[in-house]
Amino acid sequence: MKIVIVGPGAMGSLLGSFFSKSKEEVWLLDKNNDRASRINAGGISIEGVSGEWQVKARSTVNAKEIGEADLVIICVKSYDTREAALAAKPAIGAKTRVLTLQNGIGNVEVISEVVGAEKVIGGVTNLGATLIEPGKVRHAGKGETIIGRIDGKITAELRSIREVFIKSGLETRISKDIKGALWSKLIINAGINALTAITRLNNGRLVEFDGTRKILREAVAEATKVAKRKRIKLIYDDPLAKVEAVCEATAANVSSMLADVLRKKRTEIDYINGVVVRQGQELGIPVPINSVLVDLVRTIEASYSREVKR
Ligand code: KPL
Repeated sequence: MKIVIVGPGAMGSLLGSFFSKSKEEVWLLDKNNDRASRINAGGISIEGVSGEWQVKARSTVNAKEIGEADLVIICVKSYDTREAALAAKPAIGAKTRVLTLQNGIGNVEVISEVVGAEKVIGGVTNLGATLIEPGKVRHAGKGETIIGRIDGKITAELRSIREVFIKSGLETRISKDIKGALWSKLIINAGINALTAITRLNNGRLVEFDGTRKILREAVAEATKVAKRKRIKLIYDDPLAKVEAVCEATAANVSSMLADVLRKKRTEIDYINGVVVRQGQELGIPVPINSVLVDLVRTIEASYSREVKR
């Protein structure tokens, strides 16, 4: 299968490496020329739970070089989704499918606007990946990937994508209710990401302190209320128990939002807790804790240059 990964960050590079190792034709589509050249020259090195290994990689900033792909996987930050889908367009033909494996809610809709809903597949992954430097990734955790179409149809293309993931060593299943899976992941991210970014703690620490435990509980309860009112069917029964279990299972992780804050980068707050706030307000559901989390993370983002230095 000819696979284009848009966004060679931690997750994009990890996925590309697994597909390359399994002899799929992999292209990385980047917007950064230097990084693309570096990856072309040095390949991608992986360390962590799958051991230490390396693959060669083909990276470009120009999708016209690639030709028509079978699968495009969007792995960029949610605020870059439209730009990523537009950049990949020259590689998207009538038979190409475009899969999003990003955090947050709203990516399926944005990609659908650019390439047409018929081509889009939603997805969530519990794989853990941390970028050490461009082309160097720590595979921090194994985990299931769930893919599915918004219309719930299980098509031949969807099945062959799942087969390629499984053949490459990535545990994957198809869901007829990908919206439920996306909201289930959103609730986990809403409970963990902003709190870790504000406190600068690893995921596991959030359940060790009374203060963070209490805020996590409230943030999850609000997000769950919004999901329930929207009649979203979550893939777990007890959201709080699930989020706390993810904290324990990923205890040593630096969440993606904390990683952004540590690098003084824009975060995905608007696509995570921001979604809970906007949809809660539309539905008349009080969301004070998520609002405070959004305001604090936005303040952190806006004030990187004004931090007090000791
Ligand atoms: O998805 C994650 C993230 O960091 O974005 C979690 C599940 C919180 C793991 O770190």
